[in-house]
Amino acid sequence: MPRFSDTSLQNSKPSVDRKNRKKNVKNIKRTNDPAALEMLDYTIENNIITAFDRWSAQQPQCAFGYQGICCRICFAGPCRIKGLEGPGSMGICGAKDYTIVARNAIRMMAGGASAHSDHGRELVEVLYHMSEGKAPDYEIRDADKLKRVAKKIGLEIEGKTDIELAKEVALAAFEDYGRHTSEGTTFLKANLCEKRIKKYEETDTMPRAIDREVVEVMHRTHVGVDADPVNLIFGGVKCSLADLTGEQISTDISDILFGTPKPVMSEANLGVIEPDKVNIILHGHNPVLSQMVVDTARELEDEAKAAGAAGIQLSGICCTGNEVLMRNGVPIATSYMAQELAIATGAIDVMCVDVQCIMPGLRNVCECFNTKLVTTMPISKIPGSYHFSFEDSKAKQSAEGIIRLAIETYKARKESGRPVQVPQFKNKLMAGFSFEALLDLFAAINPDNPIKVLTDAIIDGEITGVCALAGCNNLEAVYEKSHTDIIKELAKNDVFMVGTGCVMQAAAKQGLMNYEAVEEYAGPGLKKFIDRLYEANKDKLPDKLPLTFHMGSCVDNSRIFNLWTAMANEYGVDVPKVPFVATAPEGMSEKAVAIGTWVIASGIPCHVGAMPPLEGSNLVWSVVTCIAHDVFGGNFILETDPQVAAQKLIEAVKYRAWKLKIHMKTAEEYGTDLCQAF
Ligand code: NFS
Ligand code: SF4
Repeated sequence: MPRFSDTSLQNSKPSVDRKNRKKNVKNIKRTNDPAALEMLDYTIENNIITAFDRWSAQQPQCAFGYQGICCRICFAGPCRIKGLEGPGSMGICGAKDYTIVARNAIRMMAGGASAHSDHGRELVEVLYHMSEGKAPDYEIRDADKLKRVAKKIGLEIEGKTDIELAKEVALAAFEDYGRHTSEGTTFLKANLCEKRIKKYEETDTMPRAIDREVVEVMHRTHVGVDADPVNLIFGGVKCSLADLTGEQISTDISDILFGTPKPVMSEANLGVIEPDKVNIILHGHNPVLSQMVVDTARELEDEAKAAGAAGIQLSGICCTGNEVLMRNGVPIATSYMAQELAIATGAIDVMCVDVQCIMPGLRNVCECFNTKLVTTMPISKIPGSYHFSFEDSKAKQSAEGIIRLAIETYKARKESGRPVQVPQFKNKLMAGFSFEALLDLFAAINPDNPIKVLTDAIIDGEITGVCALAGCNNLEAVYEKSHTDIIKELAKNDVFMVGTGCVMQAAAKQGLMNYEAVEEYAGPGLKKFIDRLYEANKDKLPDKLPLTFHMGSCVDNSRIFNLWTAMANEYGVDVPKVPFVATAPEGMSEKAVAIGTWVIASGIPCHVGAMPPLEGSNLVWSVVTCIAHDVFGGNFILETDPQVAAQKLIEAVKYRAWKLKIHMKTAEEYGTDLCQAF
């Protein structure tokens, strides 16, 4: 039966009322990951405090903060919205619930945009320094990508050396951080479809420069500036599109410097830790150091062996882990929420961190086990840890220092004879699906127009549509259970899944990123599609294709943005017409708020499974769940129950596919152009 409306929009309230979302503080076995469960038992027995215990200690969490109606923007406050009427319904300055909720939300977007974009800036600096001969340990590993990026952003490539071009690309990227004119950021505009450019210009949401939009959000949310919630949210949208610019820069330049990912096999979960090897975990986000450690570890393997180890075992956590998995097949140890549990195995010699999503709580656990916690970035230090200041002029030297420290620690660990507790759970995975790698798979079927393989599969009804899986872990939900529940439900309904970030680490750890998962969970159409892709690419693939396609770290959501833009261009429509949805089942960070916002501003419905602090204002709630849809074509679906969420996502993607098919059929029948007004 055809559907006539998108039901995900009709009921924008979550299926479970907040008052009934009581949290069971006694049940801290809040995960369906068997390795994390085993470690949780072990940490409880041994009195090691982790995020799971601290979560319990924090209950019940403050309801004002939870709903976003606590304001600490000036120190006349903190102010809380205490009721619907009277003086207590406003802050001291007269700010209403909607102003406070909107201000808090867009400050989160500015935080996220800063994190992603500063990560991008580090990469631009490395590229620039390399082009000046000041970062001798780096090189251009993908010259083709360099040329593609240069061309896309409008640079003349003829007659220039790679180094000259690298410098020009770096300068163009720098300009996106600090341009003083208002034509829009280059790296964003070069990747948008025409209709989205027009939309952002019309709604005054085209970012001028990354730093400027972040500053503007901080300014307009200062006490006594912007009080209009809609105006505030549009400012947040502009800032989140600056975030997307920073993500696109990060991805493009990482690929130029370190190579564009291709399909690669690996493994995930704590079982990848090998107690007889020197174990180094790479944790954080920025590949400038982690990639250097990966390259250097190969060279120092003999030193590790001379110290009595069977070799060096690297593994990753969070997005730096995703970066080195995608490019080098480095296995995944675990995801954000279980980072301390990895240390509690007692088998980690060095935990090497850079920036973002690194729990300060790591320090205490490291102390229990004699694991060396190594910080590497000047802006990200933890009291009591080792600091190897990372500079791109002597990157290799830093990497060597870190690895040698790990070898020393390994020797001490073996001499101490301390027992280790490594859960024997791990799963096989295939990752490495950059946008280019996906197109490459499609090109084996349709070399002239690769993306048509995907767009046709939707029109022919082989697959229902595409869903992007993204985001973090949040103990608001059972750790990783929402991820796995939603993935299984979407698979059953023939939805093709791509993804990034910690959700993909959950998929990998729990066996949902290999062909066995296709056999077990994929609906007949999705299985046929994945098999068809494999058949056409058999000769060049290391194994059969997986159920979920890992596109990288969270900045690599830009790859997903490139994917839906290519689909929109192929269909000849704007992005809101493309059968594409997104979900962050356990969103947590400010970065996730920024990403979610540009996803809906792109015209994509985006589910979030952990409640963001928006419930305190019905007005803001309706703007992000409904009005955003009228303006941008995308909206948030805020729903904590994974089964209900999966159904809403399926409805939304089916509705889009159905509508597109009807219009395409009609246009074909009457020999007209596709109507754009649907
Ligand atoms: Ni994304 Fe990746 Fe994970 Fe969340 Fe943190 S690591 S950048 S923010 S927790 S997915
Ligand atoms: Fe209170 Fe207004 Fe200050 Fe916020 S800005 S803390 S609502 S007085």
